[in-house]
Amino acid sequence: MKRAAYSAAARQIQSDSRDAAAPSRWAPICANAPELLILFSSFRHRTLGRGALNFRPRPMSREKPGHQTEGRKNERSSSRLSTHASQRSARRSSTDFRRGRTPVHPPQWAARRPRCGARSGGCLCFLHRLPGCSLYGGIAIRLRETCKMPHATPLPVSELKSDTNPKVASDALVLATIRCLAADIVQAYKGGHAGTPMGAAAIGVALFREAMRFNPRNPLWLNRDRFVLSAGHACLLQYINLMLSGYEAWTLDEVKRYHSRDFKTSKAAGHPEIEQEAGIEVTTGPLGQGIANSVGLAMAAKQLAAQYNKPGFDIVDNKIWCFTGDGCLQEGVGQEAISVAGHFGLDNLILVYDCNKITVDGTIDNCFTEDIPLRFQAAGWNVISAGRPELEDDAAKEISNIAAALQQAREHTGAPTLVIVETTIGFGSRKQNTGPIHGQALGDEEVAYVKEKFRLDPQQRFVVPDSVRRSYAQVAPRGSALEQEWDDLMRRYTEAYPSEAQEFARRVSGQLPAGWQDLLPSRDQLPTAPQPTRKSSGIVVEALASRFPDFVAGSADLLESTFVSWKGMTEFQQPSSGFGDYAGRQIRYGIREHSMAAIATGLAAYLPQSAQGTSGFIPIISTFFMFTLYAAPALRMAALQKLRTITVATHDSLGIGEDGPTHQPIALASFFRALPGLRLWRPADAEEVIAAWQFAIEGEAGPSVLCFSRQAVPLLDGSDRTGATRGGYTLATYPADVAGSSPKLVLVSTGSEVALAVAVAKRLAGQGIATSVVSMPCMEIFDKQPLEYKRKVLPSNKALVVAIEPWASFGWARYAHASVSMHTFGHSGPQADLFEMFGFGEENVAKVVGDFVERHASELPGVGEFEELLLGHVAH
Ligand SMILES: Cc1ncc(C[n+]2csc(CCOP(=O)(O)OP(=O)(O)O)c2C)c(N)n1
Ligand SMILES: [Mg+2]
Repeated sequence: MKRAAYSAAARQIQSDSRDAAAPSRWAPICANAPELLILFSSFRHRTLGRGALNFRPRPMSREKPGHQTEGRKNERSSSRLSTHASQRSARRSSTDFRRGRTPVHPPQWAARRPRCGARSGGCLCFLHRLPGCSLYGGIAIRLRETCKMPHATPLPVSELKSDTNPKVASDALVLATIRCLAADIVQAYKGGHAGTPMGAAAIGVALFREAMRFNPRNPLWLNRDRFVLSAGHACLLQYINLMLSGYEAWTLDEVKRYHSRDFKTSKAAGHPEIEQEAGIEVTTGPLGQGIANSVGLAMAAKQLAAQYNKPGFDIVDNKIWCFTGDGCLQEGVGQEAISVAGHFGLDNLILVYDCNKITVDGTIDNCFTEDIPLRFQAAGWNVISAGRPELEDDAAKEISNIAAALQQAREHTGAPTLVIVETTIGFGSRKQNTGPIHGQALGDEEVAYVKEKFRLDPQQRFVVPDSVRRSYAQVAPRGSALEQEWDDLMRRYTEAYPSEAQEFARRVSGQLPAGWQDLLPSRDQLPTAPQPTRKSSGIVVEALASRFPDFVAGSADLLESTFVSWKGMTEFQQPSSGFGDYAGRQIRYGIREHSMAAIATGLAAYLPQSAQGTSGFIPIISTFFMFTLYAAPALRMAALQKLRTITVATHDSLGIGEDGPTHQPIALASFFRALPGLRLWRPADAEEVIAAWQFAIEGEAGPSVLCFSRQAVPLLDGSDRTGATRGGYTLATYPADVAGSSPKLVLVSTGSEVALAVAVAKRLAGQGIATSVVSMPCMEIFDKQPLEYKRKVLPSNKALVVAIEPWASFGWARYAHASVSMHTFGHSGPQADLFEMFGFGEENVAKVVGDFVERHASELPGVGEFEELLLGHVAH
């Protein structure tokens, strides 16, 4: 019967679709079939012009939960079909939307292309913001029964609602508790972010209580779903849900330490900081990066699944859930990552968009008006709308609507899924839907108002009723059961595939593959002819990455230049693409440096770190050194998290030549050297390249940036990998007979300029200045050497020390009395000529250093007298 009504309505609408007056005739049809939601778009660019059928804007309900009257419910359903024929009403609708009060479509989100059975099945359906609601040529229609689009079909309420058991809180109380607890904590310490936990409370419940598979009793269970809070400021939502889910680490007292004076050993940081044993997978805070981290986690899971799963043995089949706000979607890194995930078809990735259309400065309508669903669709994503569930005025339905969308997302294959949930930031407060509610305490009076509104006692703070905890009671047993099932699967897998299981276990343990060191060439196996250090690096990549699945390499479109490829490699790609498969370990990141580095962080975070800080994924990324500037925010986050990623940064100086100053780094190394926990290496030759790689792979945990030359450098007499792994060492002394006694001058240098330092030292020695050459490929490691060693290498109280490096001098005052360095941008030209032009010719360096030695023949310079010897050098 209904089906007939639907079909009649759909036929009518289709036949009327060019008739501007037609929509007024549709209301009666719709009234006869209330489930058939027909909307008429009022937007100018739609085929039919302005609208007839539309939602009537409705202010947010101020009613207490459970207090909705029958009359009110009826009013709501009829309002959905009420007719607004005039242009004025259309405009009002869109204004009302800006105030966040209505479910009316903002013009910028009018869908522009069909997504489902629009052309075939008679269902005029595009994805749109309402569950299963779509626009077609100005008509929006929801027709569940014939539509093939993934609609968020609400789960039966009984599955979620617990009203039948008086010991278990109603969902209204669960949401009220989360909202008021967030408001209380932020108010108590007058700082933090309560607005988003309040607005997205139902998303949190739907994720943690309903959708995600994890085991609070063993947070490190390998096949757990991963959750990344890209909108890190909303961490109270995560902390509260971890607590309710039963994580041992998250007591109420622990959650209350958020923003408190009791912070030193607190887990409740102002933004989540990696603590996987407490349910925090990665550190977030800089908006947008979390999306890229979750893409990395999803790629890691896909790759492991492709490498180790066998028919009937899906030992890796978890999902990666990422929570994003408006901000992460505005960030470039977010969009880069979205594009990557869509290209690779990462269907184990689900991005949940808390669409409250508010950021710190208020409405996003003044700066962010693009069509989000369309943008994701264009990138190859599946998009599901959970609508604005809070309009249900029924907490259980609010949660179940979202949970249903999440479930559909979980089931979708072939593409990552975006779930859009419209929310109101600060829900329940009179300050809701404003900028200030994002990051300011509500004020005592307002907190009391919110509690009264949700029928909680305004006199009590930090209340978490046992009944609310009980509503999460099934989470831990469910997680334990899932883990047990998986353990059983692993047992059977180990019997059936012992060698795969063994390797899988090794990778999970974080142990490096046995014998990897032996595959590195010894000094006498290295090429003796001069070659670029980037090419020497390629020898290491070839030796290791070609053999061990731990290595996952990639480039931001400069693979030919960065030598992170190997013979016979397979690309990480969707198998259907024809370019590779998911077991492939060469990642085409495209020209997306920022997300490349953040994705690498996600890859590194997927498997547990061993006590030595090694893990079963060793992500190698690469680009020109200059463009690591684009990746710097993510490398910084990797350093903060002590996650091991290796960045191959080639073309590291003026030596890049004709590409010019745009490509010639000057100041970048100063930033990386100043960054705690990141090691910047600049090896002088092939021998030191080996040392850099060794340290990057098994040295202290954290990221390394390996800077390599484009131009050829000789294998230097005296270069030594053992010395290099101390960060700096004496490579040679001229004349040779002063070795052991104190030279007059020490030239300390890095990378391709160590060869220059050797040449200059020989010249100066010829002029009677006994000179030793120190290669310092990694300052950060040299700093950690014992004082005695440092004094021996750099006897700066007995000899003059001059640094030679074609980067800014910043930082060298720590090791030297003077420097031969860059103080301007570079220039476009042949590389050898450029070094001459900027004063790095052998003759000029010998002269300026010789003059410096002469000027200080009787006295060493003191602190604060550091000199840049090329300052004033006429470059051009
Ligand atoms: C890269 C970056 N820029 C700026 C900020 C500061 N900041 C924190 S939250 C925020 C607004 C985020 O808005 P949205 O994602 O919509 O979150 P909501 O306010 O809705 O919770 C800003 C600008 C940041 N954390 N990261
Ligand atoms: Mg927002």
